[in-house]
Amino acid sequence: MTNAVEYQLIDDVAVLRANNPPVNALGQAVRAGLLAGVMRAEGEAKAILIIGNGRTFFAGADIKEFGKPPQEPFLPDVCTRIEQSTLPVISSIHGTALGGGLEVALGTHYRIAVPSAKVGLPEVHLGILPGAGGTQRLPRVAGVENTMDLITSGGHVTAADALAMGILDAVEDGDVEAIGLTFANQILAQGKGPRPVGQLPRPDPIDFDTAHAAAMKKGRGQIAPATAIRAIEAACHNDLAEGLQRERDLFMTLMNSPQREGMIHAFFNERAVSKLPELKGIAPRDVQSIGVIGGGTMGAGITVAALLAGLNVVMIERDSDAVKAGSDRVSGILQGSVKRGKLSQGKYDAIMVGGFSASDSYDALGDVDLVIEAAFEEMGVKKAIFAELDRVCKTGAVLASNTSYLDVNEIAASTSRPADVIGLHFFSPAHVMKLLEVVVADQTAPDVVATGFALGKAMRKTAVRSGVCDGFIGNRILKTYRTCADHMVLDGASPFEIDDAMTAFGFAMGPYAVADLAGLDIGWATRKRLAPTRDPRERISTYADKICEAGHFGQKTGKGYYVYEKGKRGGTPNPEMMALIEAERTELGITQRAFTAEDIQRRYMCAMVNEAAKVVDEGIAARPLDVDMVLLFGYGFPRHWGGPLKWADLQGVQSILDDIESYAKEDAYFWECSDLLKRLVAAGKTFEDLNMGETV
Ligand code: T1G
Repeated sequence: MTNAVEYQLIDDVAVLRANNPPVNALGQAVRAGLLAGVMRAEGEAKAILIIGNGRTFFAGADIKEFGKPPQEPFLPDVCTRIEQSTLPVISSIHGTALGGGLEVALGTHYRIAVPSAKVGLPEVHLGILPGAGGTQRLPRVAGVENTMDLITSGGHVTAADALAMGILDAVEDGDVEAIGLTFANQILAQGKGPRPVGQLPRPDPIDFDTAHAAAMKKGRGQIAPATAIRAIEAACHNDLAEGLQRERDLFMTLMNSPQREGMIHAFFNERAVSKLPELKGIAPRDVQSIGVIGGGTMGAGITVAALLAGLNVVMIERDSDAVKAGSDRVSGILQGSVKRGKLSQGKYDAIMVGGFSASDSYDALGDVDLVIEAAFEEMGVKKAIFAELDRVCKTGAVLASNTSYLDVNEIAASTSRPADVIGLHFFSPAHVMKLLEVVVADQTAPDVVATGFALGKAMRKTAVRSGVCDGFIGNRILKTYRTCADHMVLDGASPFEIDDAMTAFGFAMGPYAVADLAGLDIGWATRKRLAPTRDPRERISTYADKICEAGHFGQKTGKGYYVYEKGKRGGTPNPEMMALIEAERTELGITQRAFTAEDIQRRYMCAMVNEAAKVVDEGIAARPLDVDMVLLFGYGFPRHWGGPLKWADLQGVQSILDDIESYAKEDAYFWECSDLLKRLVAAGKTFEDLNMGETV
């Protein structure tokens, strides 16, 4: 059994090396090892050096221990014991010093790092705050402003910036242990002793009430950043021990909040969702070059994402004008990145000269390893394109469609190689949005699925497996909760009340503001497409069609649910829309009723959960966590709830079932309850149990 913390005396310096791959998380054994090492060193050394073996310093507390009974020694006590050591203690940092990792470093007396190192206190991304002294010690070395930025943003800062902030004492290139030993021996040679951060003067206070209010507003329901501000405030008004107690109390408040559960669910499943058991041992096909059919918004975004992933791209468009327009879109997006300093001019030139080409001839695709079709959403167009791809592409090339709802099985069946066909559904703008739905058709070969996920990883996407149905996972669920919103509008709520309620719930935008952003003509086309097969029991509204018939498609036409003025952010409610809605209510003889924000949120979420449960029950989504990650990374679902099915577990699935059954008394067709939800309640199980492999 390897030691979680190795101990070696090198001349006068006791070196403690953390040994807990992959990221030296500060689990119980590491904490105990640090304590034991410090005490042993105090008996035989003149200084202590703490480093991490492997790729990084401590990346924080062990998140896998959260929610379990806490085990001694507790991290705050370890940091304080290090600080109280009779010997000078030095941290030498490489990789990342995050959360509890930076707090250990702040517990030591001196900090040095290699230039590539990063430090941060990202606890708010887990729904908590730094709970091992970070809110008390950091402001004593870096001041309140820097501390506020670091903790409320949860961002990572470079070694150079950390040095400038006073967090680090030195930045030195070289082997992390070697620079640490040199620094420790310099400390000894200079006769310097321990330098407890906790004894540095209290930082000067700021207007914490204003900062707290601003953080609550910005949080849209997420409470960790604002709570952390109260902890930092304590550092200005208390000595270290009192401040640490205040920090601990606030930390435990957040640790016991459902938001912590939601955000840790997101943390682990963001990493787990692309690891499919069925792909274990399946090697993806090699992809160095891809073809993209279509240079419109989606085609250009997909091209840029591929180019930035280091792939060569051949873009195909119908004629030379369209080829030019598509190429200009690609260079425009990349030039934007150069202007924002996200891409160097040199890299831009290399991409545009060596990586990107465009043509109006499919023959240019003869050698590519994979093709993504991003053309007009019409089955005839898709089949014509795939027939061409079938003709020109080499054996073994993967043929993918970016369709957002069409039947991938039908597209595959139109080729002689259905096993090589897959859906790769990107979200607009494709070079920005993290979500990628990997749509697996009935005949898609396992190594083609593996190739889809490997491409997603190369493009730094969160790739989620989806089966084939109208709208796959995301758009299918969207249609349901949007319909629920439209029903509430018919019954008396205004679209603007619904948007306000859902932004208060945590969404960046409500459904009607999103519709205006995406373009009302998209929903209109979908309604027209589905009208012939609509079930007569389905309750429909026509106000949205009427506003489209009047030529109003939202932001792109300056009017939709909202009215948009040039140069002004956001829109103001469109009175014409309200007139259309009231006229429709009168026409349908509907007596308007009031909806509270809570009513709206509850119905909206129950509709989302109900459809999501059906998507899981049908196997379109393999696990509830897949649905959660789709909504988080493609539909702006608030991360602090972890996703709709995590939210349902946090509410209690029984209560969701009860509400759906009560809503069904108003509209049995729309609120037909998911059988999976009923089975979960009957078995006393949760969606998380299904994620853990249980069945009902
Ligand atoms: N605890 C447990 N496991 C962790 C972990 C952690 N802190 N960090 C990473 N892992 C796992 C991760 O799940 C994955 O596992 C593997 O390590 C590689 O991670 C008191 C209470 C360090 C920047 O929030 O941001 O300290 O999927 O795929 O892209 O104040 O991991 O392979 O099974 O992400 O190179 C604060 C969280 C904790 C940092 C590396 N710390 N980690 O990124 O690899 S709270 C954090 C990261 C705290 C104290 C409080 C990143 C990374 P698997 P990876 P990466």
